[in-house]
Amino acid sequence: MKLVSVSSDQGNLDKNKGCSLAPAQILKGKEFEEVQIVSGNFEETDEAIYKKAKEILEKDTALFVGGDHSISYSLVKAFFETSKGKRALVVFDAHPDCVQFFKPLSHEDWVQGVVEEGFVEAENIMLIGVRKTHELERDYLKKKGVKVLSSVEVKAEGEQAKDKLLELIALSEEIYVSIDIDVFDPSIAPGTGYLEKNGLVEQEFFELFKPLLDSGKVRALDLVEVNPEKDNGKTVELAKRIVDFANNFKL
Ligand SMILES: [Mn+2]
Repeated sequence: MKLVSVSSDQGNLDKNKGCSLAPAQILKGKEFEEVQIVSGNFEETDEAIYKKAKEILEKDTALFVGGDHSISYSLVKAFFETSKGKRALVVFDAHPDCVQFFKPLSHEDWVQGVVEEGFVEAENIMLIGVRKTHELERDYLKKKGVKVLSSVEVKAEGEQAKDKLLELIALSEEIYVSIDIDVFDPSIAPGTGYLEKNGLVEQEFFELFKPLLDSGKVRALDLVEVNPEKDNGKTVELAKRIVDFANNFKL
C-alpha cells in the first residue's frame, strides 16, 4: 500500500484552513508519495489529485492523507475508474457533506458529487458517525437511499450496527474508505474545523474499521480534515495511529 500526501485545503470554504499542514506531520518519518498541489487553483489541484491517484490505483492500493475533505471527490473518481464490479464507499464523518452541488466541489458537498456522477451507487454508500445534518441533506440521503449509521446508532446498537456494515462489505467487491477526523469526539480529536460533540471514541471507530480492512476488499482510503493549527497534539497522534493500523494490513 502506498502512502500519499495531498496537502490541499483549497476546498475548505475558509472553515478549516491549516489542514494542508497535516500530511507532513502525520507521515513524518514514513516513505510517501506526493500530489503536487497547484496553489491558488482549486480546479487544477483537483485535476492533479485525480491524475496522480489514478496512476497509483492502477497498480497499487493507497492511503491518501489530506488536506480537506474536497480531495475525496477526485480520489473516489480515480477509484471508480480503476476498479470494477460492485463498489462501495464507506465514509466516517460527523457530517453527510451533501449541502449542495456545484463545481468545483467543496468539503461540504463532495458526497453529493459522487452520487450525482454515479461513481458509487447511492445504496452502496454508508456514512458512519453522522450527527450534524441539515434538513435538505436528510431529504437527499433518504431520496437517494444512502445508508447512514449515526453516531447515536453506533453507540446504542454496538454489534447490530457492525452487522449493517458487514452486510455492505459482503455485498461489495471493491471498497473505498474515507475518514474525516471529525467523526471522533472533540475530546480526542480537537484539531479540526467543525467540532461536533458525542463523536466516536477510538474503540468504536476501530471496531468498524478493522472488519473493513480484514475483508481484503479495501483498495483506497483517505484521512482528511486534521488541522495542526487547531490541535493540541492529540489529533495528529490519533491520525498517525490510524495510518499505522491501516498500513499494517499490507493491502
Ligand atoms: Mn465532517
